[in-house]
Amino acid sequence: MVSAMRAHLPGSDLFVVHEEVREALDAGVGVVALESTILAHGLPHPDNIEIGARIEGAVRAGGSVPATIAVLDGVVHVGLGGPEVERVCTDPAIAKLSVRDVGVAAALGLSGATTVASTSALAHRAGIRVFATGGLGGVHRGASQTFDVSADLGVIASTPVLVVCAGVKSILDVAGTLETLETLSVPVLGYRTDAFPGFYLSDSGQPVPWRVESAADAARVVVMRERLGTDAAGVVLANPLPVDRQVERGLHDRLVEEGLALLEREGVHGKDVTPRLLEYFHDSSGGESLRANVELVLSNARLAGEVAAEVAALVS
Ligand code: PSU
Ligand code: MN
Repeated sequence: MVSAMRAHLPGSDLFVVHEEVREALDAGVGVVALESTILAHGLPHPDNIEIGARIEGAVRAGGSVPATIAVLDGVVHVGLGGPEVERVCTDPAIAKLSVRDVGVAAALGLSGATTVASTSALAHRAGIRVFATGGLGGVHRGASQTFDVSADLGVIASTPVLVVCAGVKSILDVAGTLETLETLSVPVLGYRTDAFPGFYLSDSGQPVPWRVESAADAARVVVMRERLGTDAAGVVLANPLPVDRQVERGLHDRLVEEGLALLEREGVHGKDVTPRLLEYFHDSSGGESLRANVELVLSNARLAGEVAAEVAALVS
C-alpha cells in the first residue's frame, strides 16, 4: 500500500510527495533524493529491484530518509513505495526524462525515470538539498563535433542541490567535464581524496579543486553557500571507490575502447548513448561493471544520507 499525500507546492496536483518524505522535511530530518534512471536504464532487470531497495537502505543507514523520484502517469512522485519502484524497474515503456522532458510527460500523462538533471530540479522544488547517484553525465568525447554535453551539467549549474557521485565515466571527456563545471561555477569537492574519481576507477587522472574529510564538512559547505547567497549552483561531492574495489585497469580500458567503437558501429546518439554503454559493460565484463556500479551507488547513498543529516541539523 503506497501512502502519499499532496505536497504544498505550486501545481501541487502534479506533485505527490510521499508521506514519509513530507514528514521528514517538516520535522527537519535529512532527506536524500535518488534518481530513477539508474534503476530503469542503468542497471539490469531484475537485479535493479533489489538494488533499488538497497540504495534506499543505504540512505537510511546514513541517517536520512530516501526520496526516489519518478514521473508516473503524468504525476511527479517524490518518494516511491515498493510497487512504484518495481514498476520503474520493470515497465519497458518507462522513458528517460531529463528536465526538458518532464513537462511533456506530465502533459501527456506518460511515465518516465528521472536523470541527474531532472531529479536535481524536482528535488529542489520539493525542498530537498542532497541527492545521491552513481555517475554524473558530462562532456562526451568528441563533443566539439557532436555537441553531446549532458544536460546534467547545465542543470547543476542552476540548481542548489549537492550531488554525491563517483565522478564521471572515462567514456566521457573527464577533463572537459571538469572544465565545464568550473565555467558553470559548480564547486567540486573530493571526499577524502585529491583525485576526481572515474566511476569504475578510483582516480580519473584529474585533480579535484577541493577536498573535504567528513560529511559534516560537506554539509557546512552547503549551508555556508546558502548563507552567503552564492548558492545559485549545486555542489558536486565526488566519492571514489576504494582502490581495492575499482575495476581492474586492463578490463576497464578494454570496455571503454569496445564501448566507444560499438556506439560508432550502431550509430547510437542522444539520450540512448549512456544506457547503451552501460548495457554493453554489464553484458561483457563478467559481472565486474555491475559489481562496481552497485558498490559505488551504495557508498554514495550512505554518504549522502550522512551529509543530509548534517545539513538538517545545521539548518533546523
Ligand atoms: N552515468 C552513469 N550511470 C547512469 C547515468 C549516468 O554512470 O545511469 C544516467 C544518469 O541518470 C545521468 C544520465 O543523469 O545517465 C545522463 O544521461 P545523458 O548523458 O544522456 O545526459
Ligand atoms: Mn547526451
